[in-house]
Amino acid sequence: MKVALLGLLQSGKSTIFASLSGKAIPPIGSTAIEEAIVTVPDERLDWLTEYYKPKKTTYATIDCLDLPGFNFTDEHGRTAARRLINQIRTSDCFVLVVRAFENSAVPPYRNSIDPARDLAELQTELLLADLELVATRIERLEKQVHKPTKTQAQDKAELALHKKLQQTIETEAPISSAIETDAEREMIKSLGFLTLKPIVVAVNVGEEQLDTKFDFAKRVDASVPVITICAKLEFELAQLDADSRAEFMADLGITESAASKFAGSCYSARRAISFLTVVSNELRAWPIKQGTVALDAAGKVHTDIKRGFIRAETMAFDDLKELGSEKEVKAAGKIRLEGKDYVVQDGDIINFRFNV
Ligand SMILES: Nc1nc2c(ncn2[C@@H]2O[C@H](COP(=O)(O)OP(=O)(O)OP(=O)(O)O)[C@@H](O)[C@H]2O)c(=O)[nH]1
Ligand SMILES: [Mg+2]
Repeated sequence: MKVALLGLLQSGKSTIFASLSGKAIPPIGSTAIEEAIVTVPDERLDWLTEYYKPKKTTYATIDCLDLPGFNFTDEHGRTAARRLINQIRTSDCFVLVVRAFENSAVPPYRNSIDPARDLAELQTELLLADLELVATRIERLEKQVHKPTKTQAQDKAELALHKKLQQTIETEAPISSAIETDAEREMIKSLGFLTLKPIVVAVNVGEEQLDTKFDFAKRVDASVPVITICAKLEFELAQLDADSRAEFMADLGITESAASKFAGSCYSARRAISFLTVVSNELRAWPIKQGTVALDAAGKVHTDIKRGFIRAETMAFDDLKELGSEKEVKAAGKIRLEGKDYVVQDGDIINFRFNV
């Protein structure tokens, strides 16, 4: 999963990026996109590592991009932002970072701190970039549909779809709200529309705002995860060893790490879950889309396993944890032999039986 951190100037993206990845904070004003692999924390893997004592435990990871801040207040900034935006069309998810923290040393964007306004501005700019793309596409297709080519019928369908998308954007709604069928989604997949991507809103708060609730209901629908992170504090926490970190978090009343909030919200926005395997002494989490069937899950692990799929021997992590051992889970009749159409559930521990 590839996730891009986007936001207006100095909203704290790089500080969040550094606390998630353990890297140094890229300098303010940097114009390069930074990239890092972020480990997805998973308490189930922690528990299973104690239980199975495998040689190796492999957590899922997220490929995280830190973008330079956008500045739409002048022409030069808009051009730079547009260029950056075009480089993230292949991301799977956007985390929109908005500033709520007070810091007199950091001048606020448009001279005031207003996370809802900043979120609206970011969304509008993403919509405008999509509108431009739709308009270009319509122009091209309008010329093309008159030609009696092999793709004429398809071009007509695509043109109709783009006109619908154009209308949607003009009402300031994201493209995702206009897509009704898989066929429509397929037709525009390669274009990388920005407002088709799942988003997470990350509010960068000050230490005194950790319990503040932010309501963006006017801007985003209820399915969009909203998380609060105190970037500065998280960066300081990331410098500590695990024990001191846990102690400080408890003192501050922080119950969930930034990495866990970040990964959890990206999974939720993407409707992703994980299943788990223990194969040749390696315990591993595999991210998949909700609704993935056992046969396709097998293919994630290895194409041979998919090809020679016989059964998915499955138990739920929660059952193993509750009952304490595989033996007990088996005695309780909770190890299932699932077929290839079984819809894999979050936390399933699967042993694929296959034959090649
Ligand atoms: N008080 C406070 N300051 C913060 C917080 N997060 C970031 N800052 C400060 O805000 C400034 C900008 O932080 P960065 O993480 O570089 O922000 P950015 O969004 O990456 O900035 P650009 O990439 O230049 O747009 C730095 O001086 C940070 O120390 C926070 O949670 N609290
Ligand atoms: Mg930065």
